[in-house]
Amino acid sequence: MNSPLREGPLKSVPAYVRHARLIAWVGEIAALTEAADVVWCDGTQAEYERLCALLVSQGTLMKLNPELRPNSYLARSAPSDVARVEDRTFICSQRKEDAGPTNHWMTPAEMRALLQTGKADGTPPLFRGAMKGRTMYVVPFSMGPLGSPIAHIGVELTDSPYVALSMRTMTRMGRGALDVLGADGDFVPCVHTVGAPLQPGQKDVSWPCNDTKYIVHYPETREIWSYGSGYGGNALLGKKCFALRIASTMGRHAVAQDGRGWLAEHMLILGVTSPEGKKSHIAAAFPSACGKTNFSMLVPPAGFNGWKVTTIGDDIAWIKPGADGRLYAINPEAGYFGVAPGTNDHTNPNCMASLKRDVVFTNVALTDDGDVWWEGMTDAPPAHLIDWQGRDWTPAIAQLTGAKAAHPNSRVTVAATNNPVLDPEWDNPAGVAIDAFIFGGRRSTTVPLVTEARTWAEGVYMAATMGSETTAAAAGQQGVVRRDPFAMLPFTGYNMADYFQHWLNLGDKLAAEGAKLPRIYCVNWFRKGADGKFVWPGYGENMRVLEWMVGRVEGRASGAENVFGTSPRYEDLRWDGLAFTPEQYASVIGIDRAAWQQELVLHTELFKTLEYHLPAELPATKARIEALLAG
Ligand code: SAT
Ligand code: MN
Repeated sequence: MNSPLREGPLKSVPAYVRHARLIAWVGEIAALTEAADVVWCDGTQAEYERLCALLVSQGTLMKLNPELRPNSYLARSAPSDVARVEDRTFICSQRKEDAGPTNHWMTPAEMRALLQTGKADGTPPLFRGAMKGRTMYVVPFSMGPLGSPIAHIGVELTDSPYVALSMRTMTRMGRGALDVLGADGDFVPCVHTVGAPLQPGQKDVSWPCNDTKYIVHYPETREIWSYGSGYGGNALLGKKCFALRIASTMGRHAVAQDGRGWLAEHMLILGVTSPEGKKSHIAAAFPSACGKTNFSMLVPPAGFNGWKVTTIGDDIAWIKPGADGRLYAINPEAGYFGVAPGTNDHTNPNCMASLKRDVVFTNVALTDDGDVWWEGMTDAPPAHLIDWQGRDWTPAIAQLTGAKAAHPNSRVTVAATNNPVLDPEWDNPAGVAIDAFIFGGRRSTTVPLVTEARTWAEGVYMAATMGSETTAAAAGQQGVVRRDPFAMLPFTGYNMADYFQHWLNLGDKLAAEGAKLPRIYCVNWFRKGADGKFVWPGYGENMRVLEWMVGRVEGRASGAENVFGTSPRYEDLRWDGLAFTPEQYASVIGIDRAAWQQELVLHTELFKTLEYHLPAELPATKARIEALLAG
């Protein structure tokens, strides 16, 4: 097809692209960024292999030993570009109160001047010429099974072939997404540049990026603009930017259309099947790097013969009420971007099996025989490694300098289809009906192993007041407790108080329709003893808690009431195959009155920051808990 639209930077538009608005937008961005050329990604295996070869020739990827790790690669990022940058992440709604106090905010006009159009004082926009000397990849993708009524389409324009490659693993990327889009479908435009233009003749580096970074969302116009980073959630814009920040606002706005709306959540989804063959589906929210991937691939321990856990998703869930009033969830992603350190045959054997081949590893260590290693992969480290920054590493050097062989936020990128326990329903466009929600933080004290909320509203209260010790997934200090409501603090694209209201409203609405709502559980695997060690063994042993929840949902399992809800007594859990004493159990399930009085003060502080639009139900619930605690 020859038209003026397909000249200049658009001469390469494939004939199968029929979407005039998309083509025009690609032309606009190519012109703004002065990209050297434009490549439309089709999502084929041949294209994947071409991108790998290109990245190897540029030094971004290193091919691993094909005998040990077939079809797999290692990438090393710039040492400054290793995690999400929350302080550079912006929600640019028209009104500040719609972004709320937990998000960084700027007006859309101000941000557009900075990024796209230039400032009144003549400062040029950051994106002008940002892709000079680089190829701009057009990456169409579907978040969710192609054509699913819960799925949505995005198109990412990126000057990083590493990002284009990763998007093929992490999403349904390529021609299939364009077919769904047709000639006039809606898509979320995502613009990404590493912010490292090349002058003629300038030699490239293996991981181009910029010290200046902007991760920008315009919730009202549903656009994403990302500048300066090539790493993870900063750059793979389908993930946190679209599937959480933009999608959470889409789900809320949908209330105006259907009276219910939907939810975009930082949740894994798993199936759990009993020996009798009864299957339940559970969605669980934990902050980044708190074991969602491990939990979603859990191997039931000895003593749980016949139980099976299968993975639908490991990080994000899109959840929509169905005609029957039940909540149906899909995993919008198609791959895992999981934390490497700590992953081993004990903590996550199914993940280790997924990583046997076809993996892109980022910022892990390289072994002398061309394979990968990270802290915690084996009990004893190899005698010599090349660390994530390309330097020699030995256990002696580590002892002297504390240098980690793999970066604490080093990652694997692998297709869901590599997972040996992938749930047969994982690609079902209708999703799976959720029976229970779990909310968990990383807390060394105070929060008990598991509690079932009495009501939806009390469950929302528990989730809203969740705290967690920070991890390496975000740049900044690690190990400090911060409130992380619903594990969504860095990912809610609108005012957190309105988000709580959206959850409450949805529960009320479905209950009024007579629907059976999922139960809500609050868990904490991370309580520590006086020796500073975790008391609860975690990992596969979490199956014991899972069995109790499933039993509760089915009305079989019993527990004891406490001020927050219902928790299992020692005798309510099955202990076959695990030596865990009632005393140990008491130390993970116990409620320390004084610690909780302190904790509730922190809840008050949180509610104070979220005062504007805070649902009255939350402080009312708090008052009820306070009274019970005092009683
Ligand atoms: O956002 S990332 O995809 O980089 C990882 C995470 O924080 O879960
Ligand atoms: Mn995550």
